[in-house]
Parts: sequence; structure tokens; C-alpha cells
Amino acid sequence: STLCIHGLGYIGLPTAAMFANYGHDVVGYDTSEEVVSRLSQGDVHIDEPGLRAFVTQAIESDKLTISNEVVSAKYHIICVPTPFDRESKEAGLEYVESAGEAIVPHLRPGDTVILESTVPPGTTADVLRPVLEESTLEAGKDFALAHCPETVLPGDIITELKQNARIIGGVNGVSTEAAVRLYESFVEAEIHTTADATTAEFVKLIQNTFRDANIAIANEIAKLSHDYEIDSREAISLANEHPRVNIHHPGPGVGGHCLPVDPWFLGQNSEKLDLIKHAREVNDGMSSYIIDILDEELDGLEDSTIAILGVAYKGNVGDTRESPGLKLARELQSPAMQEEEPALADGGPQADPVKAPTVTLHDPHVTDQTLQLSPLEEAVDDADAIVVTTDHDEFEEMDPHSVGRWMDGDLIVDTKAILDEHDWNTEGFRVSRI
Ligand code: SAJ
Repeated sequence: STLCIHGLGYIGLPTAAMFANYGHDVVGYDTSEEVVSRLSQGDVHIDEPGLRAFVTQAIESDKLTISNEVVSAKYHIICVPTPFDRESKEAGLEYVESAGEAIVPHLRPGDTVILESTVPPGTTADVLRPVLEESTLEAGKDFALAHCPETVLPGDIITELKQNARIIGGVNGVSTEAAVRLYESFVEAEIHTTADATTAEFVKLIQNTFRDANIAIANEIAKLSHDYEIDSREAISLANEHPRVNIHHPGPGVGGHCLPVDPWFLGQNSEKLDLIKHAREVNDGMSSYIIDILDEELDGLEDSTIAILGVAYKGNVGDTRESPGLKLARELQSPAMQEEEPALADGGPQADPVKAPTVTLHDPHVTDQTLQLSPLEEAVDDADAIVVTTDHDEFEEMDPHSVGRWMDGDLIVDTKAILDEHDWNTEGFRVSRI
């Protein structure tokens, strides 16, 4: 059958290729001229293992067509972004609404519309449904409407698309069934159905919220461990020997476009966020905790040079959204750091502002030209301290001897505990783990 996928990003593109490679006739639609023209030339704009070959296969078999126009199709699948506004802590639903509006002129009785984008509970029923019903067709009666949230892990998208269980909730039973029949064509795991679309939206959000809150516990445990002078990783791993305990790993904070954002979506139409909100704040506070460690270990940060290794949001990906490394860099260079010493009262001579640290950045996976990234040797050249903020393979393999020769100081803060402490100590480094 024919499918029109709306939005060819991290989720839409692999999903379009997946349906095409399973024999459906798919049109991949994106509003960006650049995305459409690059993809039409076989240039895959997303850095994800195996994706290039997977998309090429779909295009070359003529099952996937890339287009800058919406077409009539038996199934419309919406995979557009829902950008997070840091000020209001709300999801922007403008792309979901405009995708709905683009479908309206093409919507026919018997079609099915599926929303995959992560959205606040209630969006399918209260935001998308009224837009689609401008067609004068009725959801659940004339056309099917369901939410089927994506759950794939960047770095392992193609495998997880097939192997993860899916949750599908339609605005009524007929809608749910229509969506289930479609996903059955490639999903190998169980497809669970919910009574309504709102439950499916809610389930997606609480999965990421659970992971975020669990990491917050790990981060707080790491801070406690520091005070008791014990190894948090060893403590957590031993605690996890219990059959009902599964504490995640501490680190420099939680990045990406999902975990730091989705918990807020839960609170968009409710006032009840409490522990969940607090957990978010614990994770967001890890950058200032790292600054405290640097400050303590370096006896003040004035005039220091700090090299941050890792500006991607996690290991072995090139995505920098909500990156803990970049957040740390921003905070190290923020005006607050420069005003550490309060200016004197009116009229008196102004105190010399404390000079904020110089920050250098290095990341072998990130290609973003707008960031001032340096090669490793340049980034650590003359640095007083290094902070490792992602578990890229390249960092695990770094040679402590060379790094020791290039840099000035001897401090390395290993927020992901990936370095062999013994090797680095042998080269004269002080290793501080989180
Ligand atoms: N992190 C830790 N400690 C851990 C695990 C992760 O600090 O023990 C950090 C990572 O370094 C990273 C952040 O959390 O900064 C998020 O990384 P992640 O690998 O946990 O997750 P994402 O954001 O790449 O993908 C998540 C996944 N959700 C869950 O595992 C519940 C994925 O399955 C979802 O599809 C995706 O969000 C999404 O799109 O919602």
C-alpha cells in the first residue's frame, strides 16, 4: 500500500526506508528544500550507523521516493519535530499542526493518519484531530487516527525499529487496528495497544522520564560517594547485583533531544510535576558540580585553561542537542564565573573582574562548523585540566603519555569513567571520576 511519511529526520527517514524495504510504496516528504535535494541525490544527511546503505537500497528499488510535495496515500505517518522551549518548558506543536494541515486536502475516506512524534499527552486527540477534521471527514469514522510513538535509540535505530515493542493507541478501536496492521509488516516484537491515543503518548513520556530520574539517582549517588571517598561505579554495580535494583550510570548530565525534554512534556497539561522536576534539576546541576570539582582541584579557576573532550550528547554519535559538554563550556565561560568576586559598593573602586577560564573543545564525531572545535593535540595544548564528557571510543583509546606531554596540568576529570586509571596515574595524572 502507499504511504506518505511527513518529516525525514532521525525517525522519519529510517521509518520511510524501513517500510519501503518491506515492500510498501513510500513517498518521503519534507518541507526543507535542502533535505529533499540532498536525499534525492543519495546524500543521507543524518549520521546513523547503517542508515546510508539502508536508505540507498530503498531509493534504488524505487520503493522510496523523496518529494517536496504531500501526496494522497492510504497511510500518512507524521514524524516531525516538537521543539522544546527552554523558557516556557513547553513543546512546540506548530509542526504537528502544519503536518495535519498539509494532509487535509489529500485525506480520503478509509485513510489512516499516524502520529509518531513525541508529544504532550492529549495532542493527538485535542490538537491533531481538529486540524484533520477541517477536511469535514470524522476521525475514527471516516478515517483512522492513532498515535504510535517511536522508541528507537540513536546509534542503533535500524535494529531497534524492528526489535522494540511498540505501543499503539487510536482515537477508537478501529483506528488502533488500522495502525497495528501497518506496523505488523516489519515490527518483530510485540505491538501493544492502548484504549486511547493519550495513554500511548503518556507511556512514551514516562519511559524517558523513568530513565532520566534513574540517572538523577545515579548522579546524586556519585556526589554522595565523593564525600564518603568511595567509588560510585563500584557501589552502583554491586547494588545492581540485587535482582530488583537497576541503577543507571552517573555522568556529566543528561543530553539529547529526548531525556532532558520529555519529562517537561508530561507537565504541559498538568501541575503535578514534583519529583520528576527535581530529578531534571539534579541532572542539569551536574555541570556546576563538575565546575566545583575543577575549582577545588585546581585551587581556583582564574586564568585556567580547561579542555572539554566531547561535545556530542553521548558516546559515538555526532548529535550535539542538549549536550552536557557544551553546557559545561557555556557555564565555565558565563558572566557569573567572571563576577565571582562581588563588585564594591557604589562610588568605591571596582574590583578587578575574575578572568573566566579559557575553554577548548574537541570531538571527533561532531562536524558542526559553528562550534570552535580543535584537534586533540591543540585542544589539550597548555590545558590545566581535561574534562572527558562523552564515552567516545576514541577517548578510551587516548594515549596518556602524549596527552601528558601536550598539556600543562595533570588533572583529568573522567565523567564517564572510561579511562584506565592506572595507566593515567602512571603517567603522572590525577584522575577524578564522577
Ligand atoms: N546517560 C547517563 N547515564 C546512563 C545512561 C545515559 O548519564 O546511565 C545520558 C547519556 O550520556 C545521554 C543521555 O543520558 O547524555 C541520554 O542518552 P540515552 O542513550 O539514555 O538515550 P537517547 O536520548 O539517545 O534515547 C532515548 C531512549 N529512551 C530510553 O532508553 C528510555 C530511546 O529508546 C528513545 O527512543 C529516545 O530517547 C527518544 O527518541 O525518545
